[in-house]
Amino acid sequence: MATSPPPDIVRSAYAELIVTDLGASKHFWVDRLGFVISSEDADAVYLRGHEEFVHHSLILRKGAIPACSRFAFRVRTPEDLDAAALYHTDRGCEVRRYPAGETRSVGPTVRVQDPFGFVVEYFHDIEWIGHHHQRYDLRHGASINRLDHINLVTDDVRALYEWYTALGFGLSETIEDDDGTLYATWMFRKQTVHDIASTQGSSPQLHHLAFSCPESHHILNVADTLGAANEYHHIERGPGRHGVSNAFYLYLRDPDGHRVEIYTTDYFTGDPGHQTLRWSVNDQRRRDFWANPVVPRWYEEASRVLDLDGNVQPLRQRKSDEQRITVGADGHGVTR
Ligand code: XXG
Ligand code: FE2
Repeated sequence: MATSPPPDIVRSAYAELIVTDLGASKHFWVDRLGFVISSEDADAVYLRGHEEFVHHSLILRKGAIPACSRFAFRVRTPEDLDAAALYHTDRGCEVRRYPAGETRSVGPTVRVQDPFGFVVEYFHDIEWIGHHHQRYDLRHGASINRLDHINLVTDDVRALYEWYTALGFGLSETIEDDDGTLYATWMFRKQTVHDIASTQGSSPQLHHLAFSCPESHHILNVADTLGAANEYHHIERGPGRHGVSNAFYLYLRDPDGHRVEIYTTDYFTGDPGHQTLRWSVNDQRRRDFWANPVVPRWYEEASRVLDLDGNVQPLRQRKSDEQRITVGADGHGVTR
């Protein structure tokens, strides 16, 4: 059994989405949502929120097929990169190392393909951009502040939970049933509800990226603006209050169908001994605290992911048919 210790992960830090039309994507992410452009070229746009003092939390790269090519964790020290490489090699994962600059404005990286099919990038150094949080003159849309979390679709929620807790993540909340089946989990390294979450489904897929904004009225402003501009087709679910996490939320689909959640005001999980909050899959408030129904496509659709060579990963079908569960159930069992 492999005994190498995990790297010290600070937080989820960025992700790269493949988009088919950079102009349309910039309109959505920058004009409507309020991201800041750090840099751009013919192939990619590097975005950040107002409270991100480093170069980017989102890379939009032009490509033929919409997908997520990777997501990244920041590690505490340069030595943690070696730890990340050894940890994954010891556990049978393919590992590749890249020099500084392979990812723009980022130092050396370690890229791995995890057992679930996700490409994860580890890095320590990233270009410091500077304080930007008080540029109220530039804030608009949802006044995006930071990447909050990354939600993955997996056909084995328990195995993914065990993998991430072994990597040192805390478990903040779950959705489960009386038999101990896990339907979804929320796990953290930074001191909030999550950096990584999982949703049950055909995998590997990216369910959504979530970015935090200061207050719920910023979320309402995006919904109002999309309505006023006749761009309401981007709105998928919400606005609402989550049961899990207690955050105020809105899910949108970008021009390529990538799902983004605008998320605000969850709670602190940093006390030692913080206890997991376990929701019954039959509790109608778990996904929306006001028990508003979840649209089926929120459960059914997600972004494909690429492998280390940039190929679209095949899908493994989900193991259990959640649609047969009629009450609650992650999926679709909203009864009112
Ligand atoms: O961030 C989240 C979510 O994973 O997107 C979903 C917090 C809560 C929920 S849920 O729909 O379960 O309330
Ligand atoms: Fe989320």
